[in-house]
Amino acid sequence: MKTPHPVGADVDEVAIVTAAQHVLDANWIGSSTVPSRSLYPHQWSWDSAFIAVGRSWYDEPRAQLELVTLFNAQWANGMVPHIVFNPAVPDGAYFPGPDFWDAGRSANAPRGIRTSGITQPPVHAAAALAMHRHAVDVDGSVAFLRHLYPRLVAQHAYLATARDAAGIGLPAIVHPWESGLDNSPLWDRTLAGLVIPSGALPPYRRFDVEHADAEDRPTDAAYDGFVYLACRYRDVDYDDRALLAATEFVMTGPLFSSIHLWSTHALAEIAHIVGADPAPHREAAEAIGSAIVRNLWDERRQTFDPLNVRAGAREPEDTIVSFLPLLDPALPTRLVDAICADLESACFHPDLPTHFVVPTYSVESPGFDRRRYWRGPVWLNTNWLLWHGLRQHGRQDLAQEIVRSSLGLVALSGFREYFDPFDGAGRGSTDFSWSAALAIDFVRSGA
Ligand code: 9WN
Repeated sequence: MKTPHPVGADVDEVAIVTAAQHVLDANWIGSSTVPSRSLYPHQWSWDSAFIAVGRSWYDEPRAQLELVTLFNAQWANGMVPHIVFNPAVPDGAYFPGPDFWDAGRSANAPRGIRTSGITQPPVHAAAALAMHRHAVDVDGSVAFLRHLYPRLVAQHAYLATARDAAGIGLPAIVHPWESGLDNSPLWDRTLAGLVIPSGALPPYRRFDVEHADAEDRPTDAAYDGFVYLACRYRDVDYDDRALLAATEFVMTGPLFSSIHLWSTHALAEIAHIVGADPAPHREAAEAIGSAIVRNLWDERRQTFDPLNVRAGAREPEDTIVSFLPLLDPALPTRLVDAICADLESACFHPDLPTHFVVPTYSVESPGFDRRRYWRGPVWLNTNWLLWHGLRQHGRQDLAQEIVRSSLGLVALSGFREYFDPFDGAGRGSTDFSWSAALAIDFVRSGA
């Protein structure tokens, strides 16, 4: 390993947990938690999964309610929407709001609850299982899993069928926002290739740059692409039968697919706990694992890359998503070793006296940006996922370093949305819920 960073060895874990609980409680809005009171005033799908894991260490009922609320907004076709809008917040407080998404144009959208029309990485089954593993009220937790299980099955079935546009055994995403890593350089080529006809974009106003520094956020050009792609999918009424024609953006990535796989394993364990048959989930997990290697592993580059499903070609870029197949417990040792070598290289492990892991984009890449959203900064959720992946492959050394960095960052800069990998400066939103929740999980798991 390279030079260890100096911050993190002596953080006050008790103080971190107390402050983190305070953030989560301040962001609780009655039956769910907002990622941030200012920047993200609604419920977000994968945020809720991370938040529920952290909160479950001290408030199991609210943690469970978080996921129950999210799945109450699940669409009839099984899709779990990426945003569930809070009716108490005026439409103008976040763009794009419920009127833009106009989810009701799909017969699958729930009635009486307003949502976006796209999804996010399906980390929920893995989160629910993690919550169950440390539950104090075990009966309450089993009842919660019983409630959630059929909904999780429907979520997974939707991804495995409606979203497998190319029949490759992996779900495709139709928008960068579905990836969870919205502004990652992974999507630059496709966004740059978009031809947006004049008049195709509705007039819109960005609210994000009013709540966060514009230098930390996506550019206006990227935002135009995001809005255009959302319009394309919306304008076919979110009909996945026309997926390949519905939007120029149809991608299958290692992060989304590996989370899908990890949650499918969790689903098998949940099935066992609630008395259902785990076998189909185990078979599905095995098939997804093989499909990830078959479709996303590049033998020449010795790395996993996203697949542009429309173009039928992989899109290489040195980003953190390439490491997420570590979430597959059956990943062959040769591939685990290749990932760990990359993780330990100067690209993701700057050889500087002070540094924090894991940057979301190779620091040696010309497009690396130490402050802009998903183009370099460290995020606690990708760290948390990698920590799980590394531990299950026995790489405690790297896993521990991730924990030290993560807790060092929040000790230094508070529960910011993301962090500069060199000096640890906080970026994006303040009092960001998943940073607080996952810090609790790192500490309480005895990491
Ligand atoms: C768009 C809420 C969400 C996260 C995403 C993150 C960011 C939204 C935005 O915030 O996305 O969904 O407005 O930029 O990229 O991962 O779920 O925290």
